[in-house]
Parts: sequence; structure tokens; C-alpha cells
Amino acid sequence: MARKEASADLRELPLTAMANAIFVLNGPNLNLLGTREPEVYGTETLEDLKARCDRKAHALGFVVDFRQSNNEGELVNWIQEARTDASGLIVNAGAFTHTSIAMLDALLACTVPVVEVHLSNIFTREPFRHRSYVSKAAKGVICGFGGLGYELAIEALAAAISRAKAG
Ligand code: CA2
Repeated sequence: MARKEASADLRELPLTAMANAIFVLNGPNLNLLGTREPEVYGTETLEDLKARCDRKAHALGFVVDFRQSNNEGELVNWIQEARTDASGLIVNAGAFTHTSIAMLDALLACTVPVVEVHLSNIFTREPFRHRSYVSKAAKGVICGFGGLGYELAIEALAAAISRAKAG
């Protein structure tokens, strides 16, 4: 989703802005948001979530690189990229949340703060959704607040990054 557009936007920014980049990575099937299961995931599309993130990040002095993939390996590559090209990472790993040791390993190797987000409250859903491999590598987890959760995650990440910078 808008992967190339986001990168092109970022390439036009000065290097100092790259240091303030927050990667927002979305996993499988999240490209379908807004088309089905509104009672679980709401009515917003992924584009709507991107717009929320852009607005919130800009207000706090950050830029967002917002991506989605259905491919586990691609998500792992992006997490590795975040080590050098982002100051923080937000991840909604979709169903890979509950299965992916590869994503966990990549996240554990990530030196920037990570916030895990889910649109739905995974703990009130089927038992297989109660376990998250991602959480072990996350500074915090936000779930159950729909698209607002992405904005809350940006706020939490911005605070963590500022604290780290202040020493
Ligand atoms: O609540 C979340 O954000 C999830 O990460 C969403 C994943 C699910 O597997 C996780 O357990 C919780 C699923 C995303 C699929 O979203 C769709 C939305 C509309 C239509 C079809 C799929």
C-alpha cells in the first residue's frame, strides 16, 4: 500500500527529517480494511489510518512511513530497515502476530522503540488471538481502540523517543 509514494515523500525530506521517521508496518489482510467485518475492525480503510498517522505525526514533529504487506519476509526486511532508517516502529502484524517467530526475532534485533497495535481487542476474541509473539519485543501494546490506537501509539512512541534523546 502506497509503499512507493511514502518512500518518494520521504526522499524529498532533508536528512534531519529522516531521523524523525516513524515506520508504521501493517501485516496481512489489513489492505482489506473497510470492506468486511466492520463490527470487528471498524469502517476506516487503511488509507484512512495512514491519514490519521500522518496528521498525528506531523503535529508532533515526526514523519510516518506507512506500509502494508501480506508477505512475512517483506515485513521482516522492513523491520530490519527500521534499525537504520527510523527512530521508532509501530507494528500491527495482523495474523502474523500469533505465529511469527521470524518477526519477533527481527523486532528483538531492532534497537529503536517498538509499539504493537491492534484495531480489535485481541483478548476478547478467539483464544488463538490471545498470544502475541510480537509483544515480547514491544515497549507497549495498544489494542481495542480501532484507528485511534495508531494515533495513541504515535504519541507514546514520540514521548519515548524524546525521553531517550534527553538521555
Ligand atoms: O485487530 C487487529 O488489528 C488484528 O491485528 C487484525 C488481524 C487479526 O488477525 C489479528 O488477530 C488482530 C486481521 C486483519 C484482517 O483485517 C481484515 C479487515 C477486513 C476484512 C478482512 C480482513
